[in-house]
Amino acid sequence: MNPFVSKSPPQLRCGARLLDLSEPKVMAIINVTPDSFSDGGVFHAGCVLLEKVLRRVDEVCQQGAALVDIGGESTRPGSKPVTPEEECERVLAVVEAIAQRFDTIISVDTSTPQVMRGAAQLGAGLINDVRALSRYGALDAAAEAGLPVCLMHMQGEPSSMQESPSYQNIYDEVAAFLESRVAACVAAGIPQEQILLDPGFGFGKTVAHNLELFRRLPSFMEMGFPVLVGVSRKSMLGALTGRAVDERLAASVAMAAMAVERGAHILRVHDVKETVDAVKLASAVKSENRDND
Ligand code: PT1
Repeated sequence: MNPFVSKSPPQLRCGARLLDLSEPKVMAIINVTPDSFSDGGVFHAGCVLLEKVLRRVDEVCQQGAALVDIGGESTRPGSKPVTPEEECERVLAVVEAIAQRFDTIISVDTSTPQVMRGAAQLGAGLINDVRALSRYGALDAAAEAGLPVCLMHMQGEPSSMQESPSYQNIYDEVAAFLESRVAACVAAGIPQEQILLDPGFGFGKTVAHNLELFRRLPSFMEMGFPVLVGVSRKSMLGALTGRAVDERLAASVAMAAMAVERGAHILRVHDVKETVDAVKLASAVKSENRDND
């Protein structure tokens, strides 16, 4: 039924570029929220931000990232929503500037139809939506953009999702949700071959929920779509190691390697250089039938 189940290798058409997922790829996190690249109040000065963002994009491309994920809405636990206007203002000029200067695939981390449309016109190659295209107009915007879409599971909304996450059966519920969003995408005219799935680590989940989902990554692979995993520096790693957010490099890299071992196709990470090495190793160990000499 699905091209990824038995056929290989999966390839996504990301606008003008192809993304070959026969080897796992690293997606670099580029936040364009006021707290990330501005040093306080200079965010709206525009060029200050843009210059810093472009320098970071250059760095992660050289470090081996295959995609950059541009996000103008923080979706960390407790974060507040932004208006579509504010999000467009943060994201679109950045997408345009990256598309003009770099040979990389630009993913837009957004739930907002206006951002999806604008970014697609300016050269974005993938839509990454933590709300799985559930906002009014998002399915149509993504279908018209003609780009691959990453559908993620979240329970609740970022502002309150960690208050009391609750499931009867975490894997069954997340898988059923993703299946239902795949069906909605297909009904809206998005080809199955352009869909990726993401269990949504840290989005309305306890540490135990996150661990159970991570153990079940091979089951997600069996759904027949490429799978994206985002655990980089997240609080579950803090809970398991006792380390602050800026000390979670080793934990993040270890999880990336384990995700690849379990079949993940894309790793969404902050620490590109280190993760690229880990992915190469995990991938080499997996591919016993290939020549690694
Ligand atoms: C993700 C993801 C994302 N994560 C996709 N997009 C974030 N597809 C943003 C914490 O517990 O996993 N997949 N876009 C960032 N969100 C979080 C969530 C950041 C939880 C931190 C935490 O610390």
